[in-house]
Amino acid sequence: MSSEVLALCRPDRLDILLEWKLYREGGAAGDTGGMKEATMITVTIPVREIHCGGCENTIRVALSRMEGVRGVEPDHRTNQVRVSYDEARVGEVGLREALAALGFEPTAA
Ligand SMILES: [Cu+2]
Repeated sequence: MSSEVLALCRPDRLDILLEWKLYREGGAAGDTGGMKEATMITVTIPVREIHCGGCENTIRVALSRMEGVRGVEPDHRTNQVRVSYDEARVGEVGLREALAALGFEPTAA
């Protein structure tokens, strides 16, 4: 049990996300170069488990680095991550993929 907890809290998850993000950017749709008007959306994504405040911090730091993400509020008490983002730059699918890459598997839509 304790080893599972340690696995959930590994800070090197951040590196996994950064590699994942580079991969995604390589295949991303071309940016028009212009300033798109930001359309801010806030979603609450439930995940299987956020173990502790350290996990919250990992999620907060990692998702905050994603383009278009403006606000990240993970809560280990409710196992939910509230994210505010610009839908012209990132989508809920991408956010869910990022959480999964970090080891926080999203649950039901
Ligand atoms: Cu933790």
